Amino acid sequence: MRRDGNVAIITIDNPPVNALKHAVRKGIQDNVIAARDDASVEAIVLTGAGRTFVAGADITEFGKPPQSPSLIDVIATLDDVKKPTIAAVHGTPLGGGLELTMGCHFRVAAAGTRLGLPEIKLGLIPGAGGTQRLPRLIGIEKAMPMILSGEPIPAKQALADGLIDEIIEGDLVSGALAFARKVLAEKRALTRVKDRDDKLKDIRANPAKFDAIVADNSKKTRGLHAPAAAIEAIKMTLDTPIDEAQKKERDAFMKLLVGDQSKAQRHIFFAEREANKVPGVGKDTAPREIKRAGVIGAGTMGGGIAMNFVNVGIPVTIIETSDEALKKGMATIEKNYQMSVQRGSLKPEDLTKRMALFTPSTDLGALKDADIVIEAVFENMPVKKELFGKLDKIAKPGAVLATNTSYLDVDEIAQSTTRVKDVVGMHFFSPANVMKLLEIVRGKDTAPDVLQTAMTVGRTIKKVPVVVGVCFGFVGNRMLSARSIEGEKLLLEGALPQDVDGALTEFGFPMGPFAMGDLAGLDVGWRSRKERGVRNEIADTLAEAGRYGQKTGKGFYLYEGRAAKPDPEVEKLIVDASVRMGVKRRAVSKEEIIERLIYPMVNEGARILEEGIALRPGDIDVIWLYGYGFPAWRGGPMHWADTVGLKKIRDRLRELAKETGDKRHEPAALLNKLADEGGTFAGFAAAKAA
Ligand code: 3H9
Repeated sequence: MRRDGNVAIITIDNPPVNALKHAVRKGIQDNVIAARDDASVEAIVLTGAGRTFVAGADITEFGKPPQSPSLIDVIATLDDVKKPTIAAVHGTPLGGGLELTMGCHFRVAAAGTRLGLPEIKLGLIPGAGGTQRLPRLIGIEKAMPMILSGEPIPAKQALADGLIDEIIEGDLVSGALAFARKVLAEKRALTRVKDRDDKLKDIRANPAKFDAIVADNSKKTRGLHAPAAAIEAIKMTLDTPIDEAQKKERDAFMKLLVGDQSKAQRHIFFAEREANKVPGVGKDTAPREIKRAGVIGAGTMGGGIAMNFVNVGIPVTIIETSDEALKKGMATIEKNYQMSVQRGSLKPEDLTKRMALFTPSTDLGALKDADIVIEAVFENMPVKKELFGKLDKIAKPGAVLATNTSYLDVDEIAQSTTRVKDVVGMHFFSPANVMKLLEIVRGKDTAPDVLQTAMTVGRTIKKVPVVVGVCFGFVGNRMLSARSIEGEKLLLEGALPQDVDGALTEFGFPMGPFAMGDLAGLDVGWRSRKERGVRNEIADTLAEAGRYGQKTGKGFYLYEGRAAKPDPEVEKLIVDASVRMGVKRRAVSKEEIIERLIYPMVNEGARILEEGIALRPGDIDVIWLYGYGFPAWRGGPMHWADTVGLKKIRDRLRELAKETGDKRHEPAALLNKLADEGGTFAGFAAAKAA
């Protein structure tokens, strides 16, 4: 705390994000009391040092015994100060950080500040009055989407909504001091946020409006506990005195905190950040500068990859083999942007700007100025090797040469160049302009700064990069393949596509494997299997009948637009296949479907860890969340396995191996070891990190 004349300035300084750990809470409390009791202090400014005001409660303290003062105590102390209290915020005042500001009479923010209550993303609700004070400040209509989405709002919107009182251009603390003096000079009324109810009157008089707001905002909350708790808490602003409501809010918060969903979501929060830490690639490994990118292939994949760069203002040279293919690719890209304009997410003038950043060409030589080239041609080793050989002669020295292969050996591809150190895998997921996951494949010779560049580029283009090693299918697709094999077997044994997909959507996936196959196109897997001499009896029979999925209106399902309907023809085809393959059909339960689909994935994940293909179980979880829609509230396959119990999973896999004679079900050595020890993948990760 320091003084500027009659104003006390309390600065919270706990890098990196000023999280409210115990010492911070106590520091705020003690200093607020000192300023409150000091007669020469006429106003108090509360601000944060470093890159941001308080970004929330300290998540690492969750689950440990609570220590007083709690954040609620601190806010209660602020609430009772009879001189103006002003929160002066910048960066990302989030969660408990925003709740703290709402204990002040006034809030001012630096331009560029983003304010929010992101607790829902951690499977929680605000636990220090946020569900009670935010609606009092901005009304339920605006507060509900903020709390249910967890998305922060920019300062300008916060000002318009009444969450803050002023935006400060220039030095924040000077601006806050000027604001404090203005408040004192004008003798402004000091209304506590908890005592305000002007923004609640309307809905209190028409409670039916509340249900309408709920209906508008709770579309994506299937299976989740926190959104329902948040809605219930917000509803208390209508009829429950705030002190009582805060107690109930706190109880609901604590209940969620010890629940499996929040544990899983917190695991993901830390796993995502952990995934950025790669051995041999330190903070001192500078990434190479990327000013221009090149993408080879203007098909669905190449086009999507190129859009990512253009979306963040990086010009892209995009290569195709013929003018016709190039034109078609560019037209698809333009159509995608036009759709964004129609949806209102892109300004028409930005469409023109973005299209101007593409340099389409049929000449590989046009890549000579690219700082990074990403190859996205079809999956064929000789083709890729020839291409990298040519690229070696064209690309400028120091350019990063990346392959978007989803299965092939990155080291073998690298060998066709004279610069193996510059070669890396960058495996995007379809649709590449939408899906967040980016597997960065580290070849045996990939230079640390090339890996760093790939990761930095990944973050720049708003992906979640995860480093993996070289093996067939890397992490995501290798595990997916274990699931696909079982899916096909379940159909032969007695389940129908809708049974399998239904069990998985109930589990929390946005769609099941067969609906996903229809979306991606059944011809894709069929072609790739033919190349490898593998056959999936049912999927391939469908593809041979021209049923490629959504694009042909028929696949595992019948389509009317995007709506899928079970198809009796498919059922017959499946039953015939069972007969042909000599498999006696039987009833398959939902529980069995989950075990059969996900346990083998966990087993494969354990092998992947043994082989060092993934660095940590958390990396696998992040991959499955962002690449395949594994429900965040289950924490990814490896975290989920820990919650099921590794012994249970191992024992069931053993049974399966015996029943089916399928060696793939033999438990991985790591799984066996952990199951015998009563261990977990989390424990394995912690031991490895130590
Ligand atoms: C809450 O507030 C509950 C209350 O309602 C009720 C209480 C009673 N705690 O993301 P970054 C670490 S719930 C502890 O890489 P960025 C993070 O792990 C909380 N640590 O930086 C990382 O560590 P490391 C509500 C935290 O600039 C480092 O800080 N708040 C916390 O890309 C840098 O983080 C939230 O959910 C934390 N709260 O993004 C906000 N936050 O370097 C969560 C960060 O060792 N945080 N760390 O890997 C975020 O969204 C982002 O971190 C933020 C910065 C936007 C702030």
